[in-house]
Amino acid sequence: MGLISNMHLYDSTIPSGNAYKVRLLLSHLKIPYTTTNLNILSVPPETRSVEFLAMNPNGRIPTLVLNDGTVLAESNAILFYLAEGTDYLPDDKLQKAQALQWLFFEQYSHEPYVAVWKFRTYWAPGGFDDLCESEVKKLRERGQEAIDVMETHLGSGREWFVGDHYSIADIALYAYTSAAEMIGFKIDGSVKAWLKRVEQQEEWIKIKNDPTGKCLS
Ligand SMILES: N[C@@H](CCC(=O)N[C@@H](CS)C(=O)NCC(=O)O)C(=O)O
Repeated sequence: MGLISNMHLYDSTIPSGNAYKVRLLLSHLKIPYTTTNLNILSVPPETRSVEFLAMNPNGRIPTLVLNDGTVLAESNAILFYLAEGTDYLPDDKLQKAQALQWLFFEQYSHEPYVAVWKFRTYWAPGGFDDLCESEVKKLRERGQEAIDVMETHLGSGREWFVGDHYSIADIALYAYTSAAEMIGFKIDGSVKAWLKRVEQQEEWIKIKNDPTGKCLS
């Protein structure tokens, strides 16, 4: 029998919502893994070292090395891979596509605004200083719009984003939405109740603490 090593997750020292998604699902699935935390605030970031770029040419965490050494990048692709065949991804063809719909929504309409707002609020040197007023306004408006889309979806009597089960669609959206109120976005009742439901799931874990002490999550 060949030696099977644990999966290895490249994460960051500061709390990353994208890495948190992966850690949360690994926790739900009770999959053991090892971690390397990279400093993404150094200049250049440790994600841009020759060694790391050889593994993930896009130079970003999360990056997961699977048991056989295969490297998988992009948080939502990692969620999709890990969830296949488990309760966290529906078998039904349409519901699987609906899960993908929310994963793509998160990456195109939510994360580029809410996650970027969080990063600039706590960690980016200079914060928002290099953006003009209209760019800051756009970040804010688009982030709020994405959260409002979530409120509309859940507000029509749904408990979860896809079907009637907690899935990777919820995990992907939870990561940054859970920090959104803290950074000034408005969270209405249905999203608030959904955040609480996620937090009641078995093996739910908190996002890691911020070693810089700037982010209070
Ligand atoms: N679309 C990617 C985004 C990953 C991403 O932006 N990662 C950030 C941390 S949250 C990073 O690695 N930044 C370091 C850098 O860009 O060098 C995903 O979902 O995994």
